[in-house]
Amino acid sequence: MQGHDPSKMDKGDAEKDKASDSQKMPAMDHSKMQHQGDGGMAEMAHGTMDLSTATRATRAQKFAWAFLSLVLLAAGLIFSATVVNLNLSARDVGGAIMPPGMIMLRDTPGDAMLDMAAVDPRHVSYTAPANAKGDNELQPRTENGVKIFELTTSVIKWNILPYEQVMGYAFNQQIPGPRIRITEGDRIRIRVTNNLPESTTVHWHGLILPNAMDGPAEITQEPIQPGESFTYEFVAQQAGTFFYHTHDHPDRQQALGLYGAVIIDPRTLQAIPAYDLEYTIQLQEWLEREGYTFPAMLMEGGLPNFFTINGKAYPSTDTIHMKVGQKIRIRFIGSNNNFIHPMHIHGGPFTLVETDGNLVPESARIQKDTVNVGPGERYDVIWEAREPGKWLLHCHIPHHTTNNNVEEQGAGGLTMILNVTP
Ligand SMILES: [Cu+2]
Repeated sequence: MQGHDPSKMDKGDAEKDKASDSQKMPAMDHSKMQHQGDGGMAEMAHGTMDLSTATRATRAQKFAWAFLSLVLLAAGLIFSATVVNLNLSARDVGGAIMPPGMIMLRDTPGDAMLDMAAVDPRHVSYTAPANAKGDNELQPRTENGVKIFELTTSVIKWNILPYEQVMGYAFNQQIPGPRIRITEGDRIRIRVTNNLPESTTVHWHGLILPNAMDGPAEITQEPIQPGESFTYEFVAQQAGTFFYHTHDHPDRQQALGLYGAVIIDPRTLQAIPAYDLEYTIQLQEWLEREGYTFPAMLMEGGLPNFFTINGKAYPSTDTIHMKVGQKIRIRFIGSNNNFIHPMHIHGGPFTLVETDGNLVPESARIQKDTVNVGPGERYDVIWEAREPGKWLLHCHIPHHTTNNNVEEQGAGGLTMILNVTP
């Protein structure tokens, strides 16, 4: 109500408005006005306004109005409750920025929203140089024959393309996390310090180890709270291609970058075809919109628009240089969280030599040119450079070879080039 209504004034207001009132009504006695009731209103200097009819409302009429107001208020609340979730408060989801297109109904819990919410830019503690690469080999220190590694999680800004920066969860400020390369039989100790805004753990995917070292949060260990550390220790009993990743809300944390390779070299020579080079490929999907990074997932609103090999989208992915006749061992790691990628190499078939860290017996070594790398899987293949030229290695779901649905320099996303010279 814009107009001045003296009947609604409390004492404080009466004091405040005294100056303006006294200009309009110099002779008016405010203390009287408070007690005069409506009868006095008619005498006030409000021109021709006559409020006297308001005084004639019966008790029943007043009750009817009050009752109607209450019914309308209740109806408004009930209607709102059928459309939106009135159980959520700022304490549950305060500050969360949701992906455009996420379906949020009245049965969507606050935890679901936090799980899919954007990385909070206020939590970024490091910006990696635009040309920084992930998967750098982590150097251990050795104490009493134990190889000791340090892993630290934090929120970083990371370039997947020169012009495209994401906010990710990272081990040791890189995506993928650093490579742990050890030898079969090594005893290793890995101290994990958590600098994320939420708890985390680390799972050693595919490894034979004591259950307490396996990593699933709330199942084999208490989650590592922000600012805290946990030490894993075990003996590498296998050889092959493995990886580590978060096992606390992995649908959010792994989708934001918390994974890295574990390569275990055999103690003795393996019965594996010879090769000249090797390259490890870790896959990931990203959802980046309007400067916010959301964990990509198979949920409405969570579908990815960028795709990376070792933290970079083509054309920023590595190019592998080879000579005709050379052979390369490619270790595909299914660090991708939600999506299957049929990884294909042009220029002739490859031989499948290891699956999920297990050597394929010679009699079972099939040749293929495309292998479905599902979440958690590993495939080691050996490809021979038969002809000179630029041979593509890429996912065969064409959307996954675009950057936000755009092709650049012939491709995008999960694409790299094997450049073979004579
Ligand atoms: Cu794909």
